[in-house]
Amino acid sequence: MTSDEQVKASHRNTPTSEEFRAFIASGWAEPDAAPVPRAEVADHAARRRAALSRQFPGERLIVPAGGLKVRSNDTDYTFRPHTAFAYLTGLGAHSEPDSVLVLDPTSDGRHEALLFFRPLAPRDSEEFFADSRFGEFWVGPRPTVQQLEQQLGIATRHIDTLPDVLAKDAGAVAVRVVRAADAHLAELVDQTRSRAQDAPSASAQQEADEEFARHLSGMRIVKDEWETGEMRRAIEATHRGFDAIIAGLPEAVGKGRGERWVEGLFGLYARHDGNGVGYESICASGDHANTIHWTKNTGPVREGDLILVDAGVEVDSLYTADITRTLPVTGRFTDVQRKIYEAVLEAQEAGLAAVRPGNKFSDIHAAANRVIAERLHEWGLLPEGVTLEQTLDRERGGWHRRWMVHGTSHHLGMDVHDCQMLLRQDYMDGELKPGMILTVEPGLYFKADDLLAPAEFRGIGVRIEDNVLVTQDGHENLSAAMPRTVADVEAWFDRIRSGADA
Ligand SMILES: [Mn+2]
Repeated sequence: MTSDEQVKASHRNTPTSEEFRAFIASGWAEPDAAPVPRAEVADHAARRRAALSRQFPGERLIVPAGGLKVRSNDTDYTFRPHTAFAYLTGLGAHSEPDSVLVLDPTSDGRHEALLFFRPLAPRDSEEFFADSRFGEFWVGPRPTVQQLEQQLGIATRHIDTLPDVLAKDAGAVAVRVVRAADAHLAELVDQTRSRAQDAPSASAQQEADEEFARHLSGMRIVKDEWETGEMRRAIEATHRGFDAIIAGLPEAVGKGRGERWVEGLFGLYARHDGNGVGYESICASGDHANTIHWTKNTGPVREGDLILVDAGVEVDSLYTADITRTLPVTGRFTDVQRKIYEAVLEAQEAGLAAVRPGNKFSDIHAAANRVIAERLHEWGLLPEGVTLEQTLDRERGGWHRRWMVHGTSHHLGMDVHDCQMLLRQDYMDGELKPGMILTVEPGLYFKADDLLAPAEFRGIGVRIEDNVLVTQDGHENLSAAMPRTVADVEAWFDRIRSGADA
């Protein structure tokens, strides 16, 4: 219904006779009628929908999965549902494009959840054999309405009946839609809303939608035990991907364009173990590490370089890890690499120590940043006469930020930058609570052409990033099993290269 239009080639229109249609529809075994077991996540998703329902009584809430985006002509990008849809249905990577979750208000002040999707077409349909985008012959089977209902415990309807529900008592019921998930559907909702008597202004409606999106984004900020379990699985898979990178570095050096080799190795593990990468992997060797989001990965990996790898596996439920390790390609740090690496590690330790309930989110950055500023001051890199306190002054200082321009932390979950829509008061200035999961990832970046950096620092960039759960009395580093200290990283290389970990 709302996927992009594809450009179909007219030269592929094959006429089909009645005889052929009857023939291709016949001679197939009866489909498996066994009931589908209820998914483990179904109860969690029901609880999430109930929490959402309480916040918006009497309103119709529309949460689209989003549609397919055309890559070129009649081929699409890999589909990923909008996170709000995946969170509220529990469908994750198995969501179907163009699905829509509607929370329809009921007379008792609650909501009935209705899931609209395109069910498996019967075998006497043209779709079955002729539709290269949705047909079973082309992309495989989808569940039936009954199967999806059994799996999720949500009343499920054919996608074709969605417009009726959207138009139902227009005007009498306030409607909100997740605009970013599906622009076509948002437009349809806008038209329906504007036709209603005494309709609020378009801007008032869009503001209501924005508040809805913000709520959906923020309601995921505290993770329950099931979600934390998914995060642990994502991190374990990411660890295995990094093991494979270490084992593969000699080959990456030898083949040339080694950053791509490293990206491919991690991607192999991500696709094999999980749904894929949670974001484009950053595989940045040598001076490329000083480009914070280096995802081109076109460069060589050289003996003697550090390679910064920032990558995470996303599991089928769509929870993703986000880990950075900066690794010496040979397995041994040089003295100057070690000096910079240990400053970043010390900053990370300070950031980690600030992760505890009652602290503000921004306290993590403040703690890590102070160590970064201290080292740069001590090394004589700040302008002549600038004191530590002056550079740390938020309004008038900031010289140290030349060598670390990014923040230290972000929330992490189904979106790599999770809960992104929250306002400053609830994010940066928000209090840390048990169950939150976030990153701690300071860095130091000395570009090859940075004339203010000591010559021996130039071309070295370091970031260390872990994924941390806020607990009742502090934190748990969920990625603690991945070595971080200089000695532990070097031992990691020794272990893998001696075959002990392979
Ligand atoms: Mn990150």
